[in-house]
Amino acid sequence: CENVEHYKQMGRIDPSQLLHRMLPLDKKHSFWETQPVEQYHDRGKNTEDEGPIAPLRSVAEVRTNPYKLPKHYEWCICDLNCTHTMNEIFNLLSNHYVEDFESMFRYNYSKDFLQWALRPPGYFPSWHIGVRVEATKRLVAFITGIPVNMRLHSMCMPMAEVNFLCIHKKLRSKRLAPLLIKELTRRVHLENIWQAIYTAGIVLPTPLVTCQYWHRPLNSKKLIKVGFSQLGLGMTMGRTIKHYRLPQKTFTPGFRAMERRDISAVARLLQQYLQQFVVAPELSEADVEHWLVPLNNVVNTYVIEDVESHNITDVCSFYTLPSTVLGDQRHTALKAAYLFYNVTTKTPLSQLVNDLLIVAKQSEYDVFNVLDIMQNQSFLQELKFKLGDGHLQYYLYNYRLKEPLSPGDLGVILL
Ligand code: MYA
Repeated sequence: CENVEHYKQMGRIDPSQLLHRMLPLDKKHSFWETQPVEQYHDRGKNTEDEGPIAPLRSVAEVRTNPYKLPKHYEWCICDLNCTHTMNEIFNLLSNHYVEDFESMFRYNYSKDFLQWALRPPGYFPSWHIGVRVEATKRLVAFITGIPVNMRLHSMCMPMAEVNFLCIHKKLRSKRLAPLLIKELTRRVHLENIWQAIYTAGIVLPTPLVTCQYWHRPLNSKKLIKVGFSQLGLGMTMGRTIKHYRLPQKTFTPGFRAMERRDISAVARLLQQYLQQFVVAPELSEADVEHWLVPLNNVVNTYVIEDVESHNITDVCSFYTLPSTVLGDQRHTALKAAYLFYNVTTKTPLSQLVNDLLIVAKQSEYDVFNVLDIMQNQSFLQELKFKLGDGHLQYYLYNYRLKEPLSPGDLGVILL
């Protein structure tokens, strides 16, 4: 409750002021200061127009040869259809990708998940970039982009969604990241695409919005044992387990897993629903088929089918992203569900999400995570989510929005 109160108070502050207060204004960014992104000192000035930051260029002006890597390293395109390459990517990420601040947990994306995340309709294999040691061919760094049609206010534009930037721990702090980013940017430009969207846990010039994760314990005992959660003040383990207990069965009549025959109905609902957000993807039927048709241990989507008319009235979904518990012998994996896209036209959102909690609990997930974007703030307290300590910033590359945004203005989820 304290968390929620604190959060509500934060919500009352003008988001531009809140973000401005959090910016490390005196920090030097020798790379990011050279890039077409909003700089810290521009924030809140409102002197510039909304739109692209860099002057318009043509594909013919884009350099045709890759950036030069340090001696002994070479670029490669990672073929996600190749089992051997998938193993290499999986090994790099599972050992070197994002950890929490105290290095207790590390994301452990499955191979199926990575193939899903990186091969949406129209993907460019050349945007799956690796760096190898020339002599041994060992994969030591990775960055990816996927194409997306993004709407910002009423402007729709093709963009790259950038993700999975990772450098082997032994090669950190050698300024390799800016090279990876510039090489990806070059390849995106070659496709006549000039904007990108990305998220990061760290603060760089300059967040579009800062969001927070909220966590709903499903397996409190395990979460407390591995140090993900602590027992609340005056709580015993027994009382905690009881507090988070969920019903055995979902509540909403007509709740069932999405099937391929639902694609058109789900696409129509989602396209309509996402209109209300300032930043949201424009999803085609092919996109909805790719992103929402259930895939075992990757994405779960449910629809509400009206019992009389058989119309689909609501949609809800989550994706699966386990984390490795570092330095724990008994529990090596934390199975986490992350709330994905939802649409409500008839069922209250809190009831839909509660049904998701129930199915996730039945499938032995340990925790259910949500970001405070879209309309998610509306159910956090009622469904017993707890405020996490990590922040996630959303960024745009080569695009400036005039007005500051709040998490609730975002209708896009990056994996
Ligand atoms: S977010 C996930 C990022 N990955 C991890 O956190 C995994 C664990 N960490 C690592 O592998 C490394 O620490 C990384 C940095 C690779 C993150 N986004 O090489 P360096 C800047 C952007 O010496 P290293 C995700 O995947 C840093 O501020 N920049 O550093 C989205 C500094 O620049 P400056 C970052 O620690 C990625 C410079 O790099 C990030 O060895 C979106 C230092 O380089 C970060 N997360 O490696 C990428 N972390 O001096 C941008 C550090 O200026 C896409 N830095 O402060 C932009 C759009 C591109 C396409 C455009 C198309 C039009």
